[in-house]
Amino acid sequence: MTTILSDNLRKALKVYFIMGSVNCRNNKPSEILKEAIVGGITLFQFREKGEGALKGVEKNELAKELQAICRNHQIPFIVNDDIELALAIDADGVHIGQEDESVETVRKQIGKKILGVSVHTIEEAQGAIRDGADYFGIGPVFPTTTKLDAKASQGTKLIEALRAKGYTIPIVGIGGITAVNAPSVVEAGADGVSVITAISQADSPQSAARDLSRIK
Ligand code: IFP
Ligand code: MG
Repeated sequence: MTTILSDNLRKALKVYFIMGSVNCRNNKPSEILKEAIVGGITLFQFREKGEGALKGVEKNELAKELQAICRNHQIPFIVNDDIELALAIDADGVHIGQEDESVETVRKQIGKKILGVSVHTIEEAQGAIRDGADYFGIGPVFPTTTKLDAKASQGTKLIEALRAKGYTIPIVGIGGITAVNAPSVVEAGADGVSVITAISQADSPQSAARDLSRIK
């Protein structure tokens, strides 16, 4: 693990790519990740979830393979939900939702690793900051086909509200984001955008990542 400071984290959130084997249409997550890195992604989250997701040893092996690719290119590697896996492979951080283990508990488990938390309200945001979150994932900003959560799209209003209240914590918008609508998310106050489909399902993951990385 490499420790990352708040300002570096802010920069790393600029183009945050999330993927698991389920999201890849060619079934070659490592190829898609490599292309995305060449295209300019700045952070990666391994999210092995949904129908057909790998489990156990296979999940662990894929995580290690993708982590090695990230390491070779100095891209921090975040694990979604699975604290045990993150600790076992010494990932750079974890991302959790409100339905997962509490922020406080996870912070104790992972020490200085990066801790990302999905928040949907000001109250959740306040609690997550108090309990040790390093960054927020806020969404779905736009309608999404990946079932990141069950909620209807929220636009950028929570991002704007948090910035208006003076919160400086790094924030990434997520949900239905493309190179076309990404600027509005950054204009609302996000430090970056997070995508799954826009890159993993693109005809060229490399061009898709490049288009996103050109935003501001
Ligand atoms: N946000 C994020 C992130 N990741 C998730 N897995 C999620 C919401 C549900 F982009 F990292 F902030
Ligand atoms: Mg979760």
